[in-house]
Amino acid sequence: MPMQMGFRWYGEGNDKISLSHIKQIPGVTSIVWALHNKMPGEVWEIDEIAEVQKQLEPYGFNMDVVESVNVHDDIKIGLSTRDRYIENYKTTMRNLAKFGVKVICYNFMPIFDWTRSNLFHEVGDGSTALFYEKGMIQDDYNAMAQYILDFTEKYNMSFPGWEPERMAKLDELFKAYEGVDHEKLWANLKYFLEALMPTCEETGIKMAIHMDDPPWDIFGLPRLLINEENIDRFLNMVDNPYNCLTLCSGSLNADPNNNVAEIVRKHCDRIAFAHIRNVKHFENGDFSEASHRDCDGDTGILDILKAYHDCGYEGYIRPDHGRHLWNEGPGNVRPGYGLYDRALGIMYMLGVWDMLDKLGGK
Ligand SMILES: [Mn+2]
Repeated sequence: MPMQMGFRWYGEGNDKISLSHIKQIPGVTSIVWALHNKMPGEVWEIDEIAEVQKQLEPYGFNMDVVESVNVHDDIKIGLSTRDRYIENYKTTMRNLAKFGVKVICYNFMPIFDWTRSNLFHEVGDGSTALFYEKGMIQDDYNAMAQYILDFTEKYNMSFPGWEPERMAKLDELFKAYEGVDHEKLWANLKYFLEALMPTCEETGIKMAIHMDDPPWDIFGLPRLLINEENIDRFLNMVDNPYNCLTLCSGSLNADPNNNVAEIVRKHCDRIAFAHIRNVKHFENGDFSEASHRDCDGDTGILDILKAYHDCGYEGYIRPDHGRHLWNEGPGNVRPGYGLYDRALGIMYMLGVWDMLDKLGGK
């Protein structure tokens, strides 16, 4: 079985891209989906999941990969209420398993999900891309949150991990995380995963943690999935084949010291889901997202794809963020999740993969 190509879709009425358009991209078999109206900690009910299945079925897409079932803050903080939310998580897993879900992508970043300072930075060829200006993301978390919230409000769009309900309580959240240092966060992650492993074994679902984006502490909050050493620690900490990675090349390579291809070769059997994205670095630590073509960024897309191919990767893969092209812009596209550049990215990846197959005689 070859690797399986996916495309992230935000759901009917929540994504301007239609399933019929996605169907026209060669090679896509999986829709990477989620119930985006759910708050972290809520149970995903069977009838709600069935609704999505009904939408995907006519197109022949499977719903094998969910991104994301978000983890409640109480679990990350390690409050006594976490057990209740872990039970909810298990119920969600059992409900998802009834629909054939194989992989849950999640993250364990405190308070903030992915973080950027500009969602529509001019790349220079007329397209725009997500951009991270290091100098802008320093101390003032409220200013950063406000930038994202203004955007979501103006364009009536909410981002997973940036729910306005949570962002409204930022000061409170920061207070709750006081005392949660790296070691506490590691311990809380271990507690969460050890509690879930029996449910993984029962349902066959792999838990695939997404890399932290960007891969360093921000606003004094600890981040764990940031480099090879910590990935080793994570996999050893709960050494179970169901404890897996969503290896996001763009997230990891925002730190140019991370050699993603090397991590692929080392941990191929524990990667359940691959995100492929290219990043261009600037000397001052800023970075811009770039097209998937190897030479357009510094991430080493060809080396990474070769590493997956060499190890016989049979998991799920998707283009991660793309640039915004051909009149995609604020108001008509989800930042990073337009149609065109991700479709181009898929064709690039499939082109490389097909050629590797041919050269390898497969
Ligand atoms: Mn990613």
